[in-house]
Amino acid sequence: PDDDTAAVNDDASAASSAAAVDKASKNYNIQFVQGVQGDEFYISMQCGIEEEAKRLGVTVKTQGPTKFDPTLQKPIVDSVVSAKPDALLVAPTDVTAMQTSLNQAKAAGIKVVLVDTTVDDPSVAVSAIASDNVGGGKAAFDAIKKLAPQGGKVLAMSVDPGISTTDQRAKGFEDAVKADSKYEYLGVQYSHNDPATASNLISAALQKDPDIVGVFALNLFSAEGTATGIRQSGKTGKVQVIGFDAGPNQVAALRAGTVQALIAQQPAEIGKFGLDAAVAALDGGQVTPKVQTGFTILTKDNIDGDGAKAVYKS
Ligand code: T6T
Repeated sequence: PDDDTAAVNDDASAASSAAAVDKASKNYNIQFVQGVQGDEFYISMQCGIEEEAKRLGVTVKTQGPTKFDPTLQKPIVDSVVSAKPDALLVAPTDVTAMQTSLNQAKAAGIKVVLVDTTVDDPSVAVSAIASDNVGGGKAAFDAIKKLAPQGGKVLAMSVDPGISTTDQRAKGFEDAVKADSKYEYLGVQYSHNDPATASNLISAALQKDPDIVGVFALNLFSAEGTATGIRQSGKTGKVQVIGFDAGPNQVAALRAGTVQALIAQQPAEIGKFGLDAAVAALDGGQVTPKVQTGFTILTKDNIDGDGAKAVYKS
């Protein structure tokens, strides 16, 4: 791959062996609990799961909390566990707060598969499928370096502390920034997955530090709000914005020039490999405990070509 479409997949063999599952031995009852409803990343994941469910001949039901919030997700998981499905695919919204519910799922004999996010003790799951989130954070800094080679102040706009994916993205970004003396890391801010909050936080950050050269927005909703805040501050094009994820809004922002690059994950593959792992575990087959999926860097230059395939479904 060339520089702009660097698909990163450190564990390609694991990914392909995870996919090598045939028809299930019976029509298993499987539940998928998203991190939050209405998020194109999880919608695309659901599509990947449903397509694979048809191929394998199993039934999957999907639900999710109305906010990315463990106090709302925990009761959903607890009620799923009490209904005793054969397997549970879940994107836990907090590394600590969701642990007990998943321990209970395992204790009830339910095969747990972590999709996207993880928990403090992932041994509760038969498999964990996720992007290379640390690598994605590093890739975001590489993109800022290309767009603002002179160096300067950079900031990260996250969701909430305690989410494995965004914490790992922030870590990958922070370590890369700190290793380059031309750049100054202004730290991470938390938008609670609310675009309006992200927008306000960015506007305030730009008031305080008008010379910020780049912002890394760590998921769909932080990127949406970051783009708005930068536009409203009259800084479009002056501050480079790298967003994680590629929903329709983010692609529109890329085309409009309020965002300069997007790091597109592969949510449908995460879902597909997650279902394969669940069925393999149920049928006594070989289960790959950890699968890392790739990502694609989207810019204005590739979004109408190959990059278009990486855009999430809404
Ligand atoms: O970035 C994804 C997901 O990987 C993360 O765990 C939470 O936010 C998203 O769903 C995007 O909104």
